[in-house]
Amino acid sequence: MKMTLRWFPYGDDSVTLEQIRQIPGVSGVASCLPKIPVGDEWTKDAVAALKSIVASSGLEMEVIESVNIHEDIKKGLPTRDRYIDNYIKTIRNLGERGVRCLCYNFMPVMDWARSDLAKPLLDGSTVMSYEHDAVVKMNPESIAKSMTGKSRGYSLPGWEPERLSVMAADIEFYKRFSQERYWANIKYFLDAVIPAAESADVRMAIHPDDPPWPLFDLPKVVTDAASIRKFLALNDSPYNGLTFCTGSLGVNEANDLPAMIREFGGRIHFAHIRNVKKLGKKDFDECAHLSREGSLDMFEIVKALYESAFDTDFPGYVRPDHGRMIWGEQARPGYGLYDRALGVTYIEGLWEAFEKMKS
Ligand SMILES: [Mn+2]
Repeated sequence: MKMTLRWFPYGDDSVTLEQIRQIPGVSGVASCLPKIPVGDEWTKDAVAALKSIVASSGLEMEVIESVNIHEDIKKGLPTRDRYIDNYIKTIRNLGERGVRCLCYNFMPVMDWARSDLAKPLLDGSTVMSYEHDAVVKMNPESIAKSMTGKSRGYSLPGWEPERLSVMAADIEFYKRFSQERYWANIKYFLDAVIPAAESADVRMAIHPDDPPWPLFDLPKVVTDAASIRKFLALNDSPYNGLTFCTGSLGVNEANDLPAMIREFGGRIHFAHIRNVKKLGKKDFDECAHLSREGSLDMFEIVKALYESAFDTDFPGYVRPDHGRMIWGEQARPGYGLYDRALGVTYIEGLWEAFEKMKS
């Protein structure tokens, strides 16, 4: 297992690489280049510049999160081949600079959604929260407005301005779209990029849909064990793998996370480990990482990762996910330093216990 932390470069993050380096157990960052327009190639120079910034702080850059997929690929438009070509070039450029794992998602239009990015808890901390009825009552523009308005000035990955301007039209477009056609477009993408990922030695790791249920009648991809099975069968290569996000998958009550980890272990290349507190069938708060703070059994989840093929022939990258905002920190929602650092230490503690119990 290799512990990382998500980090946004070029002044778009309140957390510094120097701070990350001081968290015990963290070997690298999962970073990105969000200023490059979606669909463009990440050039060798751009990747090299990012890598040298990360490396100069003594950290590794073996994980990229995310290289977003152009909407024309998801829609299956004739223009998709040009964007897929750029994606392949990006994969090669990342591989040449030592990137081993690429996290991405295939969600149409919206990347993720919350009804509140800073819900106060009784202890004075704030968390991101999702209330289904509140979200469906809004339209995409008002969700976007409420989310970007509370982002403390930081860019929200997946809510880039160029996406927002076409969101309503895209939602209309997908209303005429069958779920099967969407899956065919995923397969077309995978069959084109996976051979490039194999030769560049970069494992592709799709992130589950967040939340894992339909919103605004948009197609859904990775939400449960059945859809993961279907996704992995589209292309059998081990380079076609998963980012196992416990928070995203964990709010779907039907998902038995330890059982899913045991089933898909060898295809899980990256794990986002966070807890959620379920407040209703489709309502939840994000919460501190400890099992007792939320609804997920983090001991069983980390144990399943430890016991699965997760890190046998691959490093098995891990990161804590969205934490609370605590101790007065002002940071990008979900990506403060303090609570994620506590999450790292907790996950490392569980991992050490499993290692020592085995020997
Ligand atoms: Mn995640």
